[in-house]
Amino acid sequence: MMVDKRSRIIQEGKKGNGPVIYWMSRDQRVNDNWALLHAQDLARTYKAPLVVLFCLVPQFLNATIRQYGFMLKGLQEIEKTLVKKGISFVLITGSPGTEVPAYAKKVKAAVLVTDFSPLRIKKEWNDGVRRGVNLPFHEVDTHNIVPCWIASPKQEYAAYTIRPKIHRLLPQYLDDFPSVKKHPFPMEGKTGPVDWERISDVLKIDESIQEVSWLKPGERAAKRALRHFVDKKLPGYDSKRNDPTEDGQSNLSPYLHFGNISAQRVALEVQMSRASVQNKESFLEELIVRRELSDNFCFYNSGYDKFEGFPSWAQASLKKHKKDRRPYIYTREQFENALTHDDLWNAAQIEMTTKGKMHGYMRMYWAKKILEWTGSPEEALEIAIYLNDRYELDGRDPNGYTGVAWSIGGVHDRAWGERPVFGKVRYMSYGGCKGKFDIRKYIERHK
Ligand code: FAD
Ligand code: FO1
Repeated sequence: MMVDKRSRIIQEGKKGNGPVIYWMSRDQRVNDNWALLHAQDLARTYKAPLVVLFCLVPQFLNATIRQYGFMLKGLQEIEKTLVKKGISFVLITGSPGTEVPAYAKKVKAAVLVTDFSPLRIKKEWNDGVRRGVNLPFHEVDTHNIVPCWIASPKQEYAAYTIRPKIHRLLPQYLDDFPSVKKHPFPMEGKTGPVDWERISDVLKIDESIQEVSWLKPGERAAKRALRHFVDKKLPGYDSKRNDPTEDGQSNLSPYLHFGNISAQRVALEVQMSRASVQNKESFLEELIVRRELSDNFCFYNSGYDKFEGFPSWAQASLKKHKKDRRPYIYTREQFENALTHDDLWNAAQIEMTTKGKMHGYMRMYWAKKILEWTGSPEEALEIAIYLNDRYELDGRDPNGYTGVAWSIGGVHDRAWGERPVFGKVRYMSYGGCKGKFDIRKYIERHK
């Protein structure tokens, strides 16, 4: 069975004569979704119905009601959009490794399509599904512009090594999307609507973390956020993006994390805008090279959230300084409640817990200070990942694991002058921040 340039066959299997299923997971959107387009192509070829299946897990990598609330509202919008196109939306709950095969068997699915994620948890889910069904099973990378396994066959050393590989392939992959057609073959019988009230009963999550109100969930809100960014903020992006007192970032990361918007769509809109080449290139470097480098790191390094995932120079250097006296030592609770001696660090932590989105520049300082004020790099890694996954709307993401590994373990960075605790891992200081932006203003804002 043919697959296109963004798909790969996880299992050949034996085709059923029921619907084609797109098991949606990472890329939660209807438009600009290559996995959905591939599934619809197959369904039209086989004159089969098309079902979008979402398997809701009761808990997910320290997510709380803040992230589940955002996600579920986005999924409700997807259900409405799909039904208007004659495409069924089915939500099941439990572990995907057992529930997805059970559903596929129940409807005698023809083919199973899913979207790509480099994280361990999705590989485990895919393995469970592969063992559970003997169906053609295709994986489509509709998160990256250049599919992860095509951009590079191995873990890349840094941005400068993956950049030429991605740029060389952009002309072939940064193309426009066809639209999702009205589907001509309906499912027999009722396949919805989802009982969204009952659904939240299955969740086993922390409901004490406030949902956010400053960012609206869903595909339409994501599109508006992109429009606003391109029209109002892209022209000042390069100069403002690293100033935490400016609102210079796009705020697209929660939408990109949940897949409510395609990075490829963002890149196309940015390229077509009237902003300067400097601002466009500065933004596309982050959106394409840094983001796709994160998927590369998580895909090819199974220790992406472990000390062993750090480059050997950093592991050796951090080990050599493991016994160095730490100037301060804090517990996870003290970090979580912003109870350190450092008012700048505390302000960043408060921005994370109250807003659900810490400024990108502060995330580097924030993580590096956790390394400086804990007993070991392993403990620092654990605390940084725990807090990042628990409070950030865009957390539980390859960008997060890579960002923490960059800050604490020098991943994708070079060795710097050796110093206590950090060894040759790049250091960042309070004074350094003071020289870069108005820290008083930032601290006042996030007391
Ligand atoms: P913009 O500056 O508008 O960037 C647009 C997009 O480019 C981002 O949405 C993101 O997809 C990509 N991008 C920007 N900077 C980076 C980067 N350094 N690495 C990879 N991609 C980047 N990003 C997350 O999406 N989730 C996380 O949990 C996360 N945790 C981080 C933790 C640490 C310790 C560090 C140092 C960085 C982390 N980042 C994370 C990366 C970056 O800080 C965020 O992607 C960015 O701040 C998101 O805000 P934005 O979309 O408004 O950014
Ligand atoms: N994806 C799912 O398929 N099912 C879920 O229940 C689910 C919950 C969830 C909660 C928080 C969050 O940040 C992401 C969540 N995701 C969920 C999406 C997740 O990004 C994808 O599952 C990826 O495939 C994992 O890498």
